[in-house]
Amino acid sequence: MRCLTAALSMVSLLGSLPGSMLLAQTPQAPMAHHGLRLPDAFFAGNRAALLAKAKAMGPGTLVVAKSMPTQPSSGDGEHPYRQDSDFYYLTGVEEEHAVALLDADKGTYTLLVQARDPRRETYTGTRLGVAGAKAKGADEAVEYPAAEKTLNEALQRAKRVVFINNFDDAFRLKVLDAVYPKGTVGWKVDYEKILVDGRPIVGEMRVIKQPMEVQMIQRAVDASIEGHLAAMRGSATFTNEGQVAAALEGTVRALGARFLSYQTIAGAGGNGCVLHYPFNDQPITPGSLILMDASGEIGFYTSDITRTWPANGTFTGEQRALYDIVLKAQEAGIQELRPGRPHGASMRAAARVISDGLVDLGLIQGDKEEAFKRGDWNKFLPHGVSHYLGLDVHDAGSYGPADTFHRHAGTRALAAGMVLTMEPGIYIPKGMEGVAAKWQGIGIRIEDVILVTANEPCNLSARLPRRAEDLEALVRGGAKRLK
Ligand SMILES: [Mn+2]
Repeated sequence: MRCLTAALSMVSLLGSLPGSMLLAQTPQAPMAHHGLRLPDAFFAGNRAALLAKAKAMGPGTLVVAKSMPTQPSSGDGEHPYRQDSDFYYLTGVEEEHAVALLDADKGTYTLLVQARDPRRETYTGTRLGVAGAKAKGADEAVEYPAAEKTLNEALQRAKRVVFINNFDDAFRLKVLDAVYPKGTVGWKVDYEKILVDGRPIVGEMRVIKQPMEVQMIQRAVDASIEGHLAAMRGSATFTNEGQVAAALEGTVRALGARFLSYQTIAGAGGNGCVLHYPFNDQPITPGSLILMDASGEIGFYTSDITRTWPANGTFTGEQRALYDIVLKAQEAGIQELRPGRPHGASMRAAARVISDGLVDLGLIQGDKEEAFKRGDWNKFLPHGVSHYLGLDVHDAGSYGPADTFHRHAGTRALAAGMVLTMEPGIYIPKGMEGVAAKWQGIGIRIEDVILVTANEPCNLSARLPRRAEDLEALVRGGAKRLK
């Protein structure tokens, strides 16, 4: 039994999803999840939890949440529209130009939506409108332009506005101006009116994943695993990074991912040392490693997986020596993802293994204890190794004040229900000073998605091989099949 099934088996919520939506996927028959979404009850529950917090702040509290603004791409084109994660968590609404109002006194949910427009809907499909908004759980719904008045009146009435808006600057100014009008001085200021940034409140709600959310993350992870397998199996015949990226992206799309979790990173050789390498269009030179950090998104839930493998199916001695250090570091880090452990403990554990390993290989000089304290390893591992994952790939929520050890090592104690990545790496770009040429141009990262449970850490992406021999076998097996 996979550890997720074990971790969730006692949770009754599991039963609230239709049977076909449960974890029925097997490695032999990956399940597609086109259009899959969490049920409306999930979003209603999140609104109720936020309303309770808003009510506790005192009478006259209004929550205002704003959807993601649209982004032009070129000409009259727009970037694919992906809803803001906070807004989605509270509403389940995927449409643009939407505003949610939660009145804590009355306990009501009003949704402001763009007007139905037959001509526009000919191009982009049906809009929610008033009926659609109510079907999604709104007590009241108002279309623009009438919605402007509803918003202004609600803002005027409120004593306290809890504002949840991550990206819409124009809307931010509008709300600021309604709460604290421009040019108000002295007797004109309503000193009773309070504006509260609601994002940390929702962020905190999102830290502990509900069982249904963990299941969605598992689906995103499962689809992404298939994407990685496709890229590995094809890589012996690929001549360009673009083919590696395409293998993953085509696979996750076919399994139901409308969006990628983030822009695919598929770097060969030295490009693997560029942490967020965005180009994925260079030739794969013989004998190089491929580092792919890529995942799809299922029902707005992300995955974040990295594998590094030899393009031709055989690690060189240097590649293998470094690879095994990173793998050992990752395992050490995963073991720290337990309730009560501070967030930064995994960073410390992984960095220690990497530092010691690099001393063994002569890439870092001196005594192991001293070398670790000096922090020479930072040159080879210039990033943090563990972040929350959920609706956002770098998910919302605090890690606590940073440990003095590292700026990406938080002091917050982990808890069951958190989902975090574990992603150590070693990067030796071409031309790195003080390093022999044979090590240069090697970039390695291994990343998995881990659920913190009351028991053992649960690696949701464990099905995707990580051991060097298994990766070699996968690449070679793929090449053989294609012959
Ligand atoms: Mn990551």
